[in-house]
Amino acid sequence: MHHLLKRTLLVTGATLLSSGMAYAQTSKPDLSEPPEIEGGVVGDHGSVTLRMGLGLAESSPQYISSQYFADILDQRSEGRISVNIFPNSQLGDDVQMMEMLQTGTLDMTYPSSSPATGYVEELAVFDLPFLLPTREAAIEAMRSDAAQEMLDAFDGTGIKALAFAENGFRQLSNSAREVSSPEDVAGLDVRGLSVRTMENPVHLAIWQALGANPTPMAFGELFSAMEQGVVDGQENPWSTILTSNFYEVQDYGSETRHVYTPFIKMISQRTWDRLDPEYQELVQEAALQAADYEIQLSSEYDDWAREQLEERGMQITRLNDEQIAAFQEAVQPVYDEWAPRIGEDLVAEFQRLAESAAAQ
Ligand code: KDG
Repeated sequence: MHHLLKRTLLVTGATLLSSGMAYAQTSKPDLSEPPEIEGGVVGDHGSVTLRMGLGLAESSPQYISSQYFADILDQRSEGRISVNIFPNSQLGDDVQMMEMLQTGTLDMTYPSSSPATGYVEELAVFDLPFLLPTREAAIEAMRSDAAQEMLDAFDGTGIKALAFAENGFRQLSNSAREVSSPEDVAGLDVRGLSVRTMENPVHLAIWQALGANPTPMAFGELFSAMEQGVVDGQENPWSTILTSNFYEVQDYGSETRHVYTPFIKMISQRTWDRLDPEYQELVQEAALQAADYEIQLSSEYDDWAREQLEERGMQITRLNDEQIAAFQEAVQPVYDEWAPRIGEDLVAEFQRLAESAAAQ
């Protein structure tokens, strides 16, 4: 039995610990066990060690599902393929790690799609605000032919993109004030919030449209930037705000759900080309299986993480439909500027996918 099946996930403070580490009491969230590993053992094509760099912490769905990915490879290669995972941006941020994949100095990484728009512009469709309003819509989009074409379009960049997974619905947090309207972001009598964004022009445009003072910054620098007051706030899924301990330096959260960001599982093209075709097939299959598991984990984490944040003293403002509509209206200029650049057909296709998910 591989270690994930044996694992009991326990929570202490903000830290979700796995077996082999110190343990404490609470047993939430009830995370799904990873699916049984199916499929036969592949042939012996030598030993391979893959180094994988992640931005997020050990307690994140990103890390937990990466361990599952490692377990699949380990089991189906009888230990010949191993994956060493380096979390917490210790090898670099998303942009740096993608560059390391290109040069072959890192084998795998798992960034948000947003900083990857430098490689494949169409990915920016995922950054359009409020385009994918539900997880069902997002899954429909991530599993669409259009999304597969985006993965295929990495061909020639030095990066092979294997699968979409979930980063999640992004929520605003800040240390200055309660936010329930674009006016609160812009601050009519006071200055607009300074908000860290991912390194992505659509995100910059969103926060400009809302009257904030946006600052693109690598994820690894974010905690200390907030701690030192270099920025007032940031936006990320509740799970990240919890597992990266942002609540320690952010008193206010607002459930804006303004963008759904996917993750993309990536491998260096150089590493890929060195793998035997049977190993390649296994890596591709494992990436898809781990992506499905990660989406499942993320959905389980979302509401639970919000509750945990409230328990830790963060003031979280839920927004009603009218309040969300005010944000939607304020970011309309982002569509005017970006939909023609991303491609009106692609935007329309994503709108259609979202509608078809809603109709199911
Ligand atoms: O590994 C992924 C993280 O580095 C990053 O993508 C998280 O959403 C994120 C952010 O805000 O940078």
